[in-house]
Amino acid sequence: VERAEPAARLLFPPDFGWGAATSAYQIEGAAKEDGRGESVWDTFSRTPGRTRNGDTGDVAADHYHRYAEDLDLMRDLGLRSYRFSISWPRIQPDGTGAANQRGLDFYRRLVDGLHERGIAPMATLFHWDLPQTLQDAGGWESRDVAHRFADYAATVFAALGDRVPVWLTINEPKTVVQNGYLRGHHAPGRQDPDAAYLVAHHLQLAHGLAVQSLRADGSNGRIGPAFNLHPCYPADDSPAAAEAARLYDGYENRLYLDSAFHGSYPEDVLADLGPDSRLVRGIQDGDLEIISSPVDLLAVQYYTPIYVTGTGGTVRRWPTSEASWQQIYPDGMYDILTRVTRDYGPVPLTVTENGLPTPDVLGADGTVEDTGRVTFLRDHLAAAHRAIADGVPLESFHVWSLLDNFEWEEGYEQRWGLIYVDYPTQRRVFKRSAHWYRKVIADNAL
Ligand code: GBH
Repeated sequence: VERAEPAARLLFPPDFGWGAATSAYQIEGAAKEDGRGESVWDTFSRTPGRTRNGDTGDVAADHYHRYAEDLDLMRDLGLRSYRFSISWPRIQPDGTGAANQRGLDFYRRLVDGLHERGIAPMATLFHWDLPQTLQDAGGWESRDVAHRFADYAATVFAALGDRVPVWLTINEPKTVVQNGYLRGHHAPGRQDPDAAYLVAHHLQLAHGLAVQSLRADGSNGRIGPAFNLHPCYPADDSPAAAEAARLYDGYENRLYLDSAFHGSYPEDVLADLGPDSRLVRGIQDGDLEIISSPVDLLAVQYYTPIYVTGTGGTVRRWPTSEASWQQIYPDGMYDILTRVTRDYGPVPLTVTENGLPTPDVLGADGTVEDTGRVTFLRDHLAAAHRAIADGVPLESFHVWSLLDNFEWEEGYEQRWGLIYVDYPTQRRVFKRSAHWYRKVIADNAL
């Protein structure tokens, strides 16, 4: 019997880094084990009313205990690259001082387990779990925290620098700025625009200082920032919408990209913030040289476009996922990858997050039919493939996420994983998308 095959397969480059991503607080659990200190997310999630159903990361996907099983699942999936984050309060429980050896040992076991299975580790130094002690000392509003971060980074490089080929500094500084300090629905739950942009500066400074820490360490890993980028399109053909979309792009994208890659903050954003803003007043001589320390790669996280009206508001143009903020628009992946290459390249790129939540249920037959995720990933990967064909130096692609996990203020209700987690039993089940992704990886093609 003949089966119809798609007319043309989309072949990826040899050695393409097929991957999946997670972060420490979202999967590890074991919140009180092996000397781990508390982070701002422990505080925030334990504060009544902050997360859906009062969920916390205390247990999460119990990855801290089940990492060996999870490593085997990654091998079964065929992953070539695994992006995870290191929990600062496991390494320095109070955010400073001597390393907690048991914390380092966990990541050493994890990294060694990846190598044993032929999977390249990609480690993020900071995915939002700031040690609470440092928050009590001012958090990211305090310039000193950027220096504490550089020390923490140096500690991690000294322990793991010989076995981690790619480092990412700070996951999505923008999300800390916007969700943590503007809208307040992430830790530390502030709503203070003037503080928010000073925080942006200190996060960028911390990034640059950590890059310098790696160079000083002398280990030969590569390093770069991880930005969630939003293509910002005018909602209509009016000049006002074009202008508003441009400023929106400044706040969403150029604030981070220009400072890291061009050594300057965008003029339109600085003018909009005004000369008395804490960001402008917080810039010291030499800061932008530090922030723009040469990097080896740029990590892009793409989830959604933004459509901006003439008055600076936003509208929806495409269907949303289970996450109300996410419009499904695969061409945005092509647009953002080609744009960063044009404006900030040439620089090797990795996609470190792309995915969506789906309303998954574990069927009586033991299957999870997340067909929406298959369609989403296929379409976004096809857009990435088109960017590669047009010359974008994309090395790897990581699905968010490997496992269902603690989705921050949304708790455990949103399921973003390729692998279903049955939380009461912690059983893992490959969703349909995981089976599909395994085949894509094996074929190196869509
Ligand atoms: C990533 O953030 C994170 O790195 C990852 O930890 C997370 O699990 C994953 O995506 C899925 O969300 O319009 O006010 O409701 C994505 C960051 C989250 C930033 C949602 C914008 C919407 C804020 N985005 N947020 S709002």
